[in-house]
Amino acid sequence: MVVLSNQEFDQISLIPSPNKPTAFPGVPVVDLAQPDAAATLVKACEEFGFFKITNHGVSLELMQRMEAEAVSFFNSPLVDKEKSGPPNPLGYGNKKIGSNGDKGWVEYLVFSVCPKPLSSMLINLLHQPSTYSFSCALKEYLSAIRKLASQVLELMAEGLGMESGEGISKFVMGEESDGIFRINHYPPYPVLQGFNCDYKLTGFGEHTDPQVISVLRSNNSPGLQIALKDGKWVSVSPDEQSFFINVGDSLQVLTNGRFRSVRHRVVANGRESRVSMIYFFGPALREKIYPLPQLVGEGDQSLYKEFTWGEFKKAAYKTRLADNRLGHFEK
Ligand code: GA4
Repeated sequence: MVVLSNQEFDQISLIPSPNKPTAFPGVPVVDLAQPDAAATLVKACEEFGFFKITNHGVSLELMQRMEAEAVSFFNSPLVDKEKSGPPNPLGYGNKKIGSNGDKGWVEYLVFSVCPKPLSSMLINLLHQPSTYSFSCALKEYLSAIRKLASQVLELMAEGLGMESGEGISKFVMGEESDGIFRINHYPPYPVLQGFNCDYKLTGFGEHTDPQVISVLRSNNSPGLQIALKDGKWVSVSPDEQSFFINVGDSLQVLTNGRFRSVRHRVVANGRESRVSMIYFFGPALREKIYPLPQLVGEGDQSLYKEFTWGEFKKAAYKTRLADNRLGHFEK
């Protein structure tokens, strides 16, 4: 692992990265207006655990409004932002990710979003003078993303040949479901003497998401990379008008490994600010997660033990970012 000892960079590891990384042309696109969307989606989840959604019906204006609120929060003085932290695990955080020693060139806000208190509770975290416009944008944005995620999960169930009603959507849309909303800001950083330009600072270290799916939207600044099946890292072209979906560990289990949870990371590009907003969809804490019988192929073995989301989440929060969190739950 290569690290810079400069104090400001706080021992953040470096990632080999050419100055102009070529974007991977193979990111699957699921166009919600196309009749073959369900089949394309299933293929993408099997092959990559990752895809882009177009024709999603969420207005660019709403995405930009939410982003502008986030930028205005991140532009406020550090002492003010720190009033909303430290993240344990919710709140404002800076460089430290989780509580097990991971670090990245990133500052962030993490909120809990169970659908029920999508009201005042959310925003109590934010110690800012003008939380009103932030909270209005947030409520509107979250409800649009929930609608989109329902649509994506219904489509997924259809593509998997599941009966309507036994879908994965209701699993994460219930009143007590455990949603998390995260806004990440990767600031630019100065070019340092002796800094080898073939390396960039880690923004957010490699990991898989523990939840079912994650819905990501970023501005047009690059940095996101995904690992292909063979372990090769490729860069994803940013697209501020689209959403990207990650398959999480829990969906890998529900589909008995048919879908893969995608390993991904963010390389801080140094020149421009990257802002990403991610809604992680998890079920209620007591909900059981196991390979769904209708998704275990005939003659196939179930690959994972049954566990509750609460058990998995607790175990996940004790791990380092890059750890394989499903190892303990394999049969
Ligand atoms: C990864 C996905 C989400 O961002 C997150 C992260 C969480 C955190 O930042 O506190 C974790 C990470 C994430 C997985 C392993 C643990 C917990 C940091 C970490 C080292 C909010 C989540 O749910 O899991």
